Amino acid sequence: MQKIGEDSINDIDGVSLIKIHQVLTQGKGNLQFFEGMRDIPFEIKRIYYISNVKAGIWRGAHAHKTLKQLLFCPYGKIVVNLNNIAKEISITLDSPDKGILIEKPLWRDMFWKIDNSILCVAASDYYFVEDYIREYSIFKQYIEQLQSQ
Ligand code: T46
Repeated sequence: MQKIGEDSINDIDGVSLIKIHQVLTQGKGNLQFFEGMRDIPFEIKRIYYISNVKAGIWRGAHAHKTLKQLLFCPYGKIVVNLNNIAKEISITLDSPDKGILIEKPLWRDMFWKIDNSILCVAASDYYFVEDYIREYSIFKQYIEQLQSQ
């Protein structure tokens, strides 16, 4: 899938902003799609989505150790902040053909700008609670340890 440039995104290794394929079905709206191992570099083992969230809500405050993900927002507007301890970037998901591919451990926070915006995630693995880091100080240690190897 085509990478779409926003300069700041290239500042963090393991993040790409991606244009999801979009088919315009004339007069009847649009259809978006992506395929595992073709458009994103992993097999999709799990899909989850977050619904019924009011504007002004923050979620996240964690990182994943190994999980790879494509985040996308088929409806609404959600700001995703990604942090690798050296830098933080902020990406707004405001179009169904926009996706954030995350391939490295990054701390993330998501902010709902519009009521009932939907955040969808295509993930490379099943749900494992051990894959989460939910304390920033531990995330920092984890990244420093990875960098020293
Ligand atoms: C992420 C961001 C973008 C499950 O039981 N199974 C699942 O597959 C998932 C994803 C979550 N859960 C449980 C774990 C918690 O008890 O659902 C509850 C809410 O999860 P959490 O507080 O982690 O939700 P968010 O919105 O902070 O984070 C979620 C994902 O967990 C995470 O992988 O990257 O969305």
